[in-house]
Amino acid sequence: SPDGLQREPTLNAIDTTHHAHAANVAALRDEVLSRLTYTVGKDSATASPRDWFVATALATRDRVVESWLASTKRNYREDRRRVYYLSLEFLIGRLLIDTLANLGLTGAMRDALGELGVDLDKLREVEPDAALGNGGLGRLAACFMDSMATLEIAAVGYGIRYDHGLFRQTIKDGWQHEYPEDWLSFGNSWQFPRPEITYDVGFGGHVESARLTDGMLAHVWRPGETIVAVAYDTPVVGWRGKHVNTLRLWSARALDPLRLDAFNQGDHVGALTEQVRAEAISKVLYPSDSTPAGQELRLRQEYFFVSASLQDLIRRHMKQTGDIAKLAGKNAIQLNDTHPAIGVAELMRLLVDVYGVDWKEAWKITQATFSYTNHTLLPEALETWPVWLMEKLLPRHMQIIYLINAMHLDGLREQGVKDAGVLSSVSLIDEHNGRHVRMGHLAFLGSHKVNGVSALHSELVKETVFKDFHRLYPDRIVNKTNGVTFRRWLLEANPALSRLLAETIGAAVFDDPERLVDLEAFADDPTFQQRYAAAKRENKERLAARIFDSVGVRVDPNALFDVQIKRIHEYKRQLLNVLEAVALYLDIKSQPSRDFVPRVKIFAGKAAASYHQAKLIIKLANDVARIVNADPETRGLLKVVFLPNYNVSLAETIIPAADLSEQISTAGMEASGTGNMKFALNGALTIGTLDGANVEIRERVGDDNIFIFGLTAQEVEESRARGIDARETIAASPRLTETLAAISSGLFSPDDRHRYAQLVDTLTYYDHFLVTKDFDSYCEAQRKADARWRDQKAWRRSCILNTARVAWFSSDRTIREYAEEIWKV
Ligand code: T68
Repeated sequence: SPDGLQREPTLNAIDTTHHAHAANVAALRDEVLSRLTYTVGKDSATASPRDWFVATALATRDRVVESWLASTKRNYREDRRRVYYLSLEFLIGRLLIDTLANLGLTGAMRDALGELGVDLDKLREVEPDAALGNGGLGRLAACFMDSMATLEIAAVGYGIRYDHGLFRQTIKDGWQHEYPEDWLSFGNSWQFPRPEITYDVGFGGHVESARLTDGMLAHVWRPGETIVAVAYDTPVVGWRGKHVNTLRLWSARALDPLRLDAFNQGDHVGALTEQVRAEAISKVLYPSDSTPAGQELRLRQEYFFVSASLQDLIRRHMKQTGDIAKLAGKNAIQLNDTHPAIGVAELMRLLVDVYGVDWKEAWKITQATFSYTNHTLLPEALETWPVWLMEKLLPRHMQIIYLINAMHLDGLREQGVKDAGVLSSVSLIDEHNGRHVRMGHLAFLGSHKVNGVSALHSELVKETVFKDFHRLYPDRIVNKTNGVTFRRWLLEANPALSRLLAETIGAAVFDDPERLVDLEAFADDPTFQQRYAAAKRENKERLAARIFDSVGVRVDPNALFDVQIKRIHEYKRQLLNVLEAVALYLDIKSQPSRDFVPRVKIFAGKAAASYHQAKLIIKLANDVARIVNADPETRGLLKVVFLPNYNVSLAETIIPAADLSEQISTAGMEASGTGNMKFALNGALTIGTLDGANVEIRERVGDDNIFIFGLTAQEVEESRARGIDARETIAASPRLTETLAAISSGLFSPDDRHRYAQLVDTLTYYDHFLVTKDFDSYCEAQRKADARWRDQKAWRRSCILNTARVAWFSSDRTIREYAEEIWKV
């Protein structure tokens, strides 16, 4: 707490003592009013909800600043090793409640606003959702920022301040449409623009080489184009406001805002072309979940933010130590996937060309500074850049990459590695179809540690993408199973459950999630079970209202809420879930007297704009929803809902209301998943495959409290090796045959009976994601879930045990592991 006192075990105590509360309310009320008057320039009579939001956010931000400045000072004074988290994505979401909760001021601010006749929960909805990321990778970066601040690690997150985040999704006639997102249109109350903190970032041009007096070659890159990176800082507050870190996002500007000569000659558009070209770099986030964008602009984005960040951190380091040789000792840089991997070549360039460090020494420093997190095994998702493009945009970096590669391959040959296959597989250059630089290889070689994001994934990293590297460098790959911040995903998203936890096992659980185990003692306690169910019920009613507002469908909070929310991707197998919905629908219609468990199947997620198959799956889910929801023969036993525009805020409403969490990817394909952890924490039972972190969730919650089905990663590999023609599998399953026939017949697409012919054909002849192979066991697992649901006592017990046993998935634990084993801070 801000005053450092021990707290009573009630939720209010997570906030403040009563005495501090009253004082805080009065002070906050004055601070909000002052901001409304002097910054927004309105009075309370004319202020709109947005005006109130801005005043409230600024008053809240004011409370952060002192601690922020103190944290920065302490970092300098204690000369701490700093951590830099380089990520092209930070999927932050809204910050008002998050900041208030971390400061322990939610209740005080609610009361302060109440005195002004303003409802905090309404203001919460006014804040735009900062969507500077695609999915799990970007959200992980945001959870990590929260945990690094909480653990008082001196850390800076570096990324791009996109003018437009992930596109806004609408559903029209069941089809996804994309619109630009505009989170900055009314300003950004959390950020501090730093127009004085700028760096030049070069592109193109040529390299000049000169022989020095000692015979060595010196290289100078003369870029053909220079873009300016301008810093924007957002403070990131840790739990209880003790430590505040910085998220520094770069915005691109032209060196000269306009060419006055051209403008004066009447070329008003041409005078601005340089500015437009420069600003394009930070204009929009690539919606390229999992697959690389393969565009020049993407590479420009990557180099732009990496170069600015490295220049910035070296400047800070030199100011503090004056000694470039100490760089690795004082700084750790984490690469969030390969998107910032060009940093390896950029740091080498800065050390060798700019600071005159000898190559070998520079390479040592680079490897000791960097570490790299891999988030995917999908071969098509591994980033490579054509050599011609690198030579054009980053000629000096291409030379450096060649040199790193030559030394690396020579070193291996000296060690006796002769196999041409091995040498070609570990080369930084892929010679297969057009020469490409392999960014994963560059990240691997330039790092002292490489990590996967779940136990299974890290093993597969060793066996697949980095198999040969792993044999050569057996200590480099480690595992760091993902985690999520319980502040946002429990305390803020689920006040009803949080209150119950505080009252039952003590509010200290929010300081130490390991205390969640104390809940086990209550798993069978009827009173506690009832209160736990009441909290869930409250959340389900809220979601039901939201569903009605959003898509006009009435759902019954008594039904089982079965939820799959994540990016739409074939490997995540939303299609498997839709097929099960169809099978269930056909069953309900054909067995009018059987008592089915009433279910609401809830979907949400975005498909990359160019991913046609994923967009077709969205259309199918919506087509099925339309037919099922309108059919009186379903007797209200099944509803299907697709909620548009999935984002962090929507997740915060859906997850606490879920009963069943769908984590059904083809085994071996989902690196970790993090939604799975959020659901389990909030007391939803998982139905899932043995994939990613599901494996570790099962180990902790126990076999009886999770519904596992389907092929294992190993079986998937074997099954694919035998062939992915699914005709026999389908023929062997009457349910599946009937389900596919219904879809093929146009039952759900009467306006276009052939709409799904190709989809069904793909499943039949080319079922790469093994939807058909896992269908029967998935249905069986669903019926097991039904059976458990019918026994509400048993169901609740399982839910409680899920909440009680997932403390390990706190991102605080994950960050502690990074800090100790990788960053050494
Ligand atoms: C996700 N990856 C993994 N990628 O799919 C998920 N990719 O299993 C894991 O839990 C999560 O990372 C965190 O480790 C992504 O989200 C992307 O979003 C992405 C974006 C651009 C290019 C490639």
